[in-house]
Amino acid sequence: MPNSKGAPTRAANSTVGNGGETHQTASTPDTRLTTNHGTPLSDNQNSLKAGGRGPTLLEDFILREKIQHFDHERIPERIVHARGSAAHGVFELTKSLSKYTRAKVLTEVGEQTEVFVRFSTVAGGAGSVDTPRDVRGFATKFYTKEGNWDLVGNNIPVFFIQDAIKFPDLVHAVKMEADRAYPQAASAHDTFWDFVGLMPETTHMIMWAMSDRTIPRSLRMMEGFGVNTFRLLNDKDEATFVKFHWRPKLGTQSTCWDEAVKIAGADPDYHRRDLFEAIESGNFPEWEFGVQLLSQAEADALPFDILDATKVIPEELVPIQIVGRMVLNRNPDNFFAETEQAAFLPTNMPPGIDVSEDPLLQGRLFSYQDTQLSRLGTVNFHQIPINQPKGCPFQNLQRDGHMQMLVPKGRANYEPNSLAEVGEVGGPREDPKGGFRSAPVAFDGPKVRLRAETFADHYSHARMFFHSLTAVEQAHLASALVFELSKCSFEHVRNRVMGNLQNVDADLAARVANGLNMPLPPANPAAAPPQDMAPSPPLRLVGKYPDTLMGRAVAILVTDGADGAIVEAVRSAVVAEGASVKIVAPKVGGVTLKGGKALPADGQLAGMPSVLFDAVALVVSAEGCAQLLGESAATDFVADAFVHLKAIGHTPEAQPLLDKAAVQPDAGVVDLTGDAKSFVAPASTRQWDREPKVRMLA
Ligand code: HDD
Repeated sequence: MPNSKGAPTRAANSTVGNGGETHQTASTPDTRLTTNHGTPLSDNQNSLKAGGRGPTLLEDFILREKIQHFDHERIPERIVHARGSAAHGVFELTKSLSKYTRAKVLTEVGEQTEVFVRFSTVAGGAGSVDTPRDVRGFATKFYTKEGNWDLVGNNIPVFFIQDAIKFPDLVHAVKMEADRAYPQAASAHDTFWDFVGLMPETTHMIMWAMSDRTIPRSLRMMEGFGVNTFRLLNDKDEATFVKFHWRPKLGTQSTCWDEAVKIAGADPDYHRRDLFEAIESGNFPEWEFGVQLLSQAEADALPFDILDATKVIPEELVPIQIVGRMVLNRNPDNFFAETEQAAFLPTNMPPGIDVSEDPLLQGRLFSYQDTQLSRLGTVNFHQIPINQPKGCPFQNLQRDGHMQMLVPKGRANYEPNSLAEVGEVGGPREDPKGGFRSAPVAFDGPKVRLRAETFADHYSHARMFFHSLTAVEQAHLASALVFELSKCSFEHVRNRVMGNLQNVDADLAARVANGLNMPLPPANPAAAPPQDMAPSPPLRLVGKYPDTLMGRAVAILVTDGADGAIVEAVRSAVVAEGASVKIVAPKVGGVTLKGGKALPADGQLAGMPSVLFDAVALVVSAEGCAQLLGESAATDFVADAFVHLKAIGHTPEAQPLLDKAAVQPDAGVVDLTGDAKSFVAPASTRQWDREPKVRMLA
């Protein structure tokens, strides 16, 4: 019926909207839109109304279903590690550990096991940026033939606290402050450092958290660690302690702090995009998988407790054996269905892998299973495709519950039963030989709430870590502490942290005090006096892996009139080393090169700042350069590349821009007119020698 304002302008059953929009229609059952219950839709543009301009009818079940589903699209984000990016891949065992374990995933050399890996930041919400200073989660789900194995680790081998009972306090302290709900994704605030100062056991982890490890360049360039000590169990149930390690084939690389901050604005999805694009382009990230193995006697001989997750086992004491490799080769098809719904559980272990008594791990054994109930809403979350075992069947007598997807047959929902004797389905049974068995560890003693004496030393490992770093990394660490403590408003909070630092290294504490321009407080009382341990060079980043351009990104900034031969020479030189190249131009339509050829651009200057690249080349004409001098994005592009210690290749015509950006000549500033290959070596690393010229470090 037409209403008082006039007749509807279109027929109620038309699939064309009023505004002249074009809509694609379907006529076959396999391509047409339906409701959730299969009713085909004739119109997805208009709700059902009482007349063309009248109110929408409650009768419109199609509208209601669509809106209701939308209203409930979100599920609670993870309480920690909410922001994450993931990929599918394969794990391949290269060396058998059959002497130590009966887990097939670690004994069958050459066996390919499907994996799903989710990387994450810890503190920020699901929509937060990718590059805050934060620990990164590195969680791997191996779909083994004997059930899922979830190695839920981080990119740092130790943890803040020793006992799971402190985890809620730690997380409350680091997350947004309770009354003001800021800062998001940042540890640089009072409540975090208040907790840290009062909990000396956090000191070792704080050294790592303030190191360049927490501002990684790429998820593909991070080491990973299982953190907790686990056990391997062989056929005879003999136990060996094990620590798990991931080593990136691309080596490690970090950003500068100032760079990380600017990336957060330039591309909040920097890491997510980097991982996705690398896999999409066939540059599959790869890691070596390593183990540190030690017997009970070897563990007992160490001067620290391997059940204490705030301690690292230096490689010099127990070498890392490489036993496998992992390649990530497929992006998720759907972020929500896979990355968001993935439930990692430290309790997921195949027979032959077992936990230790690490009190942090013991608490984790409850928490992850439990949290899925509020996140995924049902005890049947293991039936969601990403969480289902893929390498083997899963079957038991657990039944029903919300969102039960399985349709078990027969009457046998209890065990023992004798139904098979009368020809009915009897159901699955336990397997004493092949099934999961716990390490037969003997315990005796009274129930107590205490921290073992062997957990009392909170400083020796922090000291060892600091002394293992290069001078560059030490300066970054000290500067990060200054930055974070400068963001705290309470003087007593800063003082208490500095008192802890005094126990780590007097020079470090003095540098931080100097950076804050505060008097250095005395050392806080230590539960156990710190010991000097031998430095462990593999704990450092700088110089640990060979310099490389593999997997890195290079920007070539071009203008009209640029020399196309130089552009191509730079491009082929860096691509030959495994880097990708993006052409950046003042306008996204590209430039006209000297000689008249058009060069399309991958991005416009303002949207592709140099912080998004590992090295930059400025291939500009004299006129083009003159125009860039009036564009602050161009000056920032060059100045940032310089202060972020990146190689800058340039044509001589770029000199005025280099001057305006205050670029001083050094080994990383390369004239490209000779051999463009001379750009490769400086582009494969950061120019650490330049740093004192561009920033005051603590
Ligand atoms: Fe945890 C998530 C790593 C201690 C409780 N944790 C979570 C994730 C990673 C870690 C990588 C994200 C997994 C994913 O991508 O979905 N957590 C660690 C490491 C720890 C650690 C390396 C120290 C060795 N965690 C820890 C403790 C507790 C938790 C002590 C609680 C007692 N962690 C959780 C959680 C989360 C979680 C609340 C949030 C979402 C989830 O589990 O599934 O249960």
